[in-house]
Amino acid sequence: MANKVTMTQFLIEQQREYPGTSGTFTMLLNDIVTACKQISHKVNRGNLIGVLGSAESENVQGEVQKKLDIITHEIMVEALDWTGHLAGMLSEEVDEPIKIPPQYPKGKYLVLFDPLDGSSNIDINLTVGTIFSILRCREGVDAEPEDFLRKGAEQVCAGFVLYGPSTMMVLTTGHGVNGFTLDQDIGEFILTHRNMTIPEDTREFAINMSNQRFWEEPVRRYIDECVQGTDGPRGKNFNMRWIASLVAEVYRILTRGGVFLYPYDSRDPKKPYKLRLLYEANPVAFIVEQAGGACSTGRERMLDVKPQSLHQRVPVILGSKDEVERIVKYHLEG
Ligand code: AFP
Repeated sequence: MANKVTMTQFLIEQQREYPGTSGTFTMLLNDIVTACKQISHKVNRGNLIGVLGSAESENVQGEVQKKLDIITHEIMVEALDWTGHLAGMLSEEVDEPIKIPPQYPKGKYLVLFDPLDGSSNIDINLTVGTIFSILRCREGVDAEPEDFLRKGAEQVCAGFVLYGPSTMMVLTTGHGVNGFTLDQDIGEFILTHRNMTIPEDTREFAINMSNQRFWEEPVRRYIDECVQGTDGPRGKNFNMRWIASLVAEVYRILTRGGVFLYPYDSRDPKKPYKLRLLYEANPVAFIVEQAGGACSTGRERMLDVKPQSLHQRVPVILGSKDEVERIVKYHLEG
């Protein structure tokens, strides 16, 4: 590819558009990129380096951890805690916020992350990812739990990395969405997908159909109408996908449109929702909106949800704008 734009060049050029900025944010993103390259390497080597399989422990969510859940969490923390750019971190894998060790300076940002999203896919050699969200924080302090409890609309940056046939990073800083592909030969992410945009309309949905009997009426109605195809009120046939990895579903939607739902379900009254607000739903909502799509709980714009707790779960409906608006309408009518 002629005139390759590396991620570093892209970030520095973006930074020049805001004279007077210190470059801290660019350095922080570079630190995250470094961590994700290491994760990509581990995921790619798989059983050659013995990283697959269960760790035989549980995380804060009560979910069985894979070895790679723990390894990727540690890679993120070790790449970021010493840099001086952060006041704290929040990871899916630990209960409390991660403090910056006392020997290091504290910075003005917070990073919230799911180090290995879709980890049930790892042992079957399917796509997994890392999701992250960046918030501003009071400078020079040890972040308290309340510092993380901020609406998604306050994010300064969100991104995810997809460890698939290619390793890709998708990023927004609130000025559109860009995609970068890791060139393994030179170890650099190269800008390959400029200004990613989600088509407004779609004929493809993604939902875990095995939960159908536990859904609320508005979701049943929407999916039922899709499944009826040309015989139903939509008058067109739909296709279905389910990859069981949020990053892979969102990447597909960014590329060719579609809608993804992980709605409320009544399987387990103690766990009515699956996805986590602060480091899953919010970052993907920011990306999806910046690409012209929409993301909602069904009753509220995701980025407006006021978080109540660090590992809070929410219903998620995202993708092509027209479809998300239709599903929200069904919820409001119901
Ligand atoms: P894991 O990271 O525990 O595999 O969960 C993945 C996930 O949070 C999200 O990435 C998927 O969209 C969803 O769960 C898959 O859920 P099902 O287990 O219902 O297929």
